[in-house]
Amino acid sequence: MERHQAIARFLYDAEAEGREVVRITKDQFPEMTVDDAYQIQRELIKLKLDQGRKIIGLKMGLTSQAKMNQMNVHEPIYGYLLDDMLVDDGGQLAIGPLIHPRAEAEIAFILGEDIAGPGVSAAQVMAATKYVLPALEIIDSRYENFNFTLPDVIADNASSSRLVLGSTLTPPDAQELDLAGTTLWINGELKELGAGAAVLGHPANAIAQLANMLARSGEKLKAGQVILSGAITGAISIKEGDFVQVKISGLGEVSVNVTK
Ligand code: OOG
Ligand code: MG
Repeated sequence: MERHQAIARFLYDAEAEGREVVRITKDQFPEMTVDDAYQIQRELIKLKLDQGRKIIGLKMGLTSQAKMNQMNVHEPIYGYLLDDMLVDDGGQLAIGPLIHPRAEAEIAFILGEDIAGPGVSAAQVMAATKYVLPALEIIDSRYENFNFTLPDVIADNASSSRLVLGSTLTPPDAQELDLAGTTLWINGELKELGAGAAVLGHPANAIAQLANMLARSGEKLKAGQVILSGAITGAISIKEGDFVQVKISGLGEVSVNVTK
C-alpha cells in the first residue's frame, strides 16, 4: 500500500540522516494498527535490502518487565537484524550517525535448525539452538525523546540500530539460561543487573513466541540466524568515550568502545 511505503521511506530517511522525527501515530497515521505497523516494517526492510543489505536474524523486544515499564509499552515486538548493524566485540561503535543510542544486555541464540510456528515451545527452541552467547544491542528509536506507542515502535523496526555479539559460543545443553546472572557496565560502573528469567520466565520462551508470531505471515526462523531474546534489564544511554560491557554468567562477556 502506498501509505505504508511512504511512511517506511520517512523512517528510512530519518535513520539515514540521523534525525529524530515525530511519531507516526501523533499526526501522520493516528489509526495505525499493529498489522499496518508490521507492513510498514516490511517495506522499510525492503528498502534496506534494495541497498544491498542482508538479513542476519531477528530480535524480540519488550520481553522483560524492566523494558516494558521503561518504554510504557507492554507487549513483545519483533524486528529484523541486518548485516550492517554488526559491530565487533571489543571494537569501536561510532555513534556519530545515531540519534540517542541506548545499550541493552541480551542473550542471543544462533540456530542450528529452522523453527516454524505455530505451537513452538521453549524446549523445541533449545533443541534447535546451536549456540547461545552474550549480546549488547544498541537501540536508537527514530522518534523524538524515544517516545512511541506499540505500532510506532514496530514500524521503526523495533528501534534496531547496532549489535555486538560476544566472541564465546556456548552450546545450549546444560545452560540454565533462566538463572544466568546478567550485568551491564559503563566505564567500569555497574548500571543494571538481572537474570535470564526476566525475559518471559526463560529467554527461549521469547524465541518460541517469535516463531509463533512469524507464522502469522507464513515466515519462520532459519538455521544460521542470530536471534535476540530481548533486554533483561532497562536500557542505558551511551555517549562518546564510554566503554560498555555486558557479562552473563556461564556465557562470558561482550564489550564495545563508543566513539564519535
Ligand atoms: C524498543 C526495542 C526494545 C528490547 O530488547 O526490549 C528492545 C525500544 O525500547 O526502543 O530491543
Ligand atoms: Mg533489544
